[in-house]
Amino acid sequence: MTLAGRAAATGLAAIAVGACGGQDAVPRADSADAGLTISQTIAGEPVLDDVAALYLTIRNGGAEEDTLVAVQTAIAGRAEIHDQVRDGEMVHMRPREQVIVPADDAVVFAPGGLHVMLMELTAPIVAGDTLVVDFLFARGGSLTARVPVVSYGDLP
Ligand SMILES: [Cu+2]
Repeated sequence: MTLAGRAAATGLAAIAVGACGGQDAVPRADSADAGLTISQTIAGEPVLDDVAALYLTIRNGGAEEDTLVAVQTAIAGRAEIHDQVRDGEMVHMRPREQVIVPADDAVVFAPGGLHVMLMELTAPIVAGDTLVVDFLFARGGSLTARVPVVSYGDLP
């Protein structure tokens, strides 16, 4: 079977996961003016549960702050913004409704802190995949990022 045939046979989720390319975001026309860029994208292959954590850097080169209000991807039924808070020996994850990206500044999502939690996965996520993920901003519209998946131990 050809590659195209296989993609068609396995459905949309496989296309979203299997697409290969650079890991930097490709801004859409409607967001170019806002000066938002997404870089340093990476996701960890799920270890135990049916969830995956995703990390990135959002840079706002514009003169006004913007706000990340939602994350969407075909690979997950839900994508939530989480923060990780240490309380003595315990580590808690706390959902965040939104994340402000100040003007001429950047917000880093990294292990131990902010992350995007992909839940209700629609297909398995394995190291080597590239996820296609949309980030919605209050002012800047949406940015689509390609997110490479690495094994959990290879996360920074
Ligand atoms: Cu989380």
